[in-house]
Amino acid sequence: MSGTDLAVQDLNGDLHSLVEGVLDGNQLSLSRLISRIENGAPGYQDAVKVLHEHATGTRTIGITGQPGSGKSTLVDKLVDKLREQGLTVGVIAVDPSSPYSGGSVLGDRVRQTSRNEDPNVFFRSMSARGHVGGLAAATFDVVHAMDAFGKDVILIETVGAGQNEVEIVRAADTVCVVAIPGAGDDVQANKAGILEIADVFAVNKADLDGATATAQELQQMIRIGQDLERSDAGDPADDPDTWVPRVELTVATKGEGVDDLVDAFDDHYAFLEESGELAETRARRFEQEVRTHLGNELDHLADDVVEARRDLLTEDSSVDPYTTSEELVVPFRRAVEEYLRDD
Ligand SMILES: Nc1nc2c(ncn2[C@@H]2O[C@H](COP(=O)(O)OP(=O)(O)O)[C@@H](O)[C@H]2O)c(=O)[nH]1
Ligand SMILES: [Mg+2]
Repeated sequence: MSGTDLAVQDLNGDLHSLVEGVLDGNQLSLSRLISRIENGAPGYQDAVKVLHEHATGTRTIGITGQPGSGKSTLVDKLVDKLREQGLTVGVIAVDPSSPYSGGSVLGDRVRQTSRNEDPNVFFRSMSARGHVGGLAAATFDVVHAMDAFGKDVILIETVGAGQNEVEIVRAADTVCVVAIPGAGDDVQANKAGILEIADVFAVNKADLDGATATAQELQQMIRIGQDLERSDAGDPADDPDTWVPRVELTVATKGEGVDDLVDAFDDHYAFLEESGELAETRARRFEQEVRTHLGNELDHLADDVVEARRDLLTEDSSVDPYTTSEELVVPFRRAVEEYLRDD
C-alpha cells in the first residue's frame, strides 16, 4: 500500500488554491475547503488525500452527552483553558437536529463568528444534512483538514445519540461524557453503552443539587465495570495498562472544575501514549474510515450494476432477489479473491 501520488497542483479548480491556503494556515481557505467537503464538491476526496500527507496526527477529544447538559458551554471554557496553555484549537460541533430545529445552528453560528475572531481557534458546526459519504466520513475529513492546518487539539462535540454520532465520538482519542445531577437513572439505563465509551465523565451543573451523588454513582459503576473486566483481584488503578475512567465535577457556566477536567484529559492522553493504546486507537479510526469509504464505493457499484442490468432484472420477476444479487456479486467476489491472492 502506498500514499497518494497526487500533489497540490494536481487538484481540481479552486481546490488547489484552497489546499495551499490551508497548508499556509489561512482560516478562510480552511472554512471554504470544509464547505467543499460538506457539499461533496468534485475532487474533494483528492484534496483530503493531499491534506492527509501533511497531517501530523493531532490529538482529538470527543465531548458527548444529552442535549442541554452543557456541552457547548463546557467546550467554550475548554477552548479558553487550552488557549491559555498556548495550544491552537479546532472545534467541530456536530448537530444532527439542525435541519429540523434550526435553533442550535443559529446559536452555533454566533459561536462560530465570535470564536473565529481569535486566529488560533477555528470553530465549525456541521449538520446531518448532505454529506455524500455520510456524516462520520465528513467529520473525519474535517479533522484531517484541521490537522493539516496545524491545530494542536481538536474538540468534537456531539449529542451522542444515534449510530453515526457514536461512531464519530468513539474515534476520538479521549471521550468525555457530560452528565448532569440526577441523571443517575438515565445513566443506569444505558450504563453499558456509556461505560464503554467514556474515558472521562464531567458531572456538569455541579451547582445544582445531587451532583456529588451522581458522581458517586458513576464511580461505583466504573468500579463494577472494572471488576467485571478483571479476573484477578488487583487494584486496576495500580495497573499501568488499565485506564480507570475519571469523574470530574464542573460548573461550565462559571468555568469551575475545567482545570481538573483538562488535567484528566491530559492524564488519559499520557496513558494512551505510554500504554501503546494511542497507536491502536488511531489504527481503529483508520480502519473505520476505510470501511466507510469502501462501503460508499460498493454502494455506487451496486447502483451501477442494478442500473445496467435493469432489463434483465425485471424481465423475469419470478426470480427471487437473493438469487439475483448472488449472481451479480460473482464478478465482485472473484475480483476480491484475485486481489487478496496478489497481496
Ligand atoms: N446551572 C448551570 N447551568 C448550566 C451549566 N452549564 C451550562 N448550563 C446551562 O445549560 C443550558 C444548556 O447549555 P448548552 O451548553 O447549550 O448545552 P448543550 O446542549 O449540551 O450544548 C444553557 O442555558 C447553559 O447556560 C452549569 O454548570 N450550571
Ligand atoms: Mg450544544
